[in-house]
Amino acid sequence: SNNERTFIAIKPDGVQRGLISSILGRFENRGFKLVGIKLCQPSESLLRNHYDDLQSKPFFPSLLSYMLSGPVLATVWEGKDVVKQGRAILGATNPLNSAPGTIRGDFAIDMGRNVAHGSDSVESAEKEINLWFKKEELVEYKAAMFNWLYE
Ligand code: DAT
Ligand code: MG
Repeated sequence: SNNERTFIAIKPDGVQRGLISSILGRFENRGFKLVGIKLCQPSESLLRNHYDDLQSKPFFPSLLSYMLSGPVLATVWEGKDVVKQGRAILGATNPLNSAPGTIRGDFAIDMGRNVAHGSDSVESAEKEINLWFKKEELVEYKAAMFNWLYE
């Protein structure tokens, strides 16, 4: 379907390094539709919920303090296979394995400073979008370029 959605966040390092436009530009250029965007300072409880599956990992405390260290740009993108495509645009979790041309492969060195987040499945995208956004913060509209992007 053409209205799959994913949650993409620019982490505090990405915001502080001035990478917002470079990162969002890749999703815009690919043709995905922006349906939600806000700069926020997520609470510890939101982040614990967001990274629920990682709470028992040894790196969790440093992940939490990294994510609390500054503003996060939360975004929602819509389009065909956008969850998988978003992960491909981001690159591997560890920048050592992220191919050049991906966001992490172009802008990151350390796993603990990997500049952006993307949902890893349609189910987690739904959970994350509901966690970070209220329904009324998401905007529904027909993208003018729709028929130039989809057959
Ligand atoms: P991703 O962000 O690619 O979805 P993840 O959900 O497994 O990766 O982990 C969330 C973040 O936690 C990841 O972006 C960086 C950090 N992280 C993951 N595995 C790690 C590890 N083994 N050591 C240190 N940090 C790690
Ligand atoms: Mg993940």
